[in-house]
Amino acid sequence: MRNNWCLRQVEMPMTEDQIKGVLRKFDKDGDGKISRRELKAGFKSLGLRFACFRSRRALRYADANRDGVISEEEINELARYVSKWGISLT
Ligand SMILES: [Ca+2]
Ligand SMILES: [Ca+2]
Repeated sequence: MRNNWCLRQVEMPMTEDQIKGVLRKFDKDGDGKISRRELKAGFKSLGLRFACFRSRRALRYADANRDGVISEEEINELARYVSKWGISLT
């Protein structure tokens, strides 16, 4: 049995609060809302695969008022959803 994996640095998944901070940076045009385009570009910048698919799923999950963008009130739900992916910063 190989135990090499334990020699590697352990990556801690980001907390919801950390993710929220990351998500806020996705708002490139600074209107305080995250559009699907911004979400997709943001996920890509995190090196996530299936950014297009993920952004669609995440938006559908977090966009409570169905206006197609994630506002400040909805970002908590978005952070909760994204935190389930167990993303860690490298
Ligand atoms: Ca925006
Ligand atoms: Ca919304």
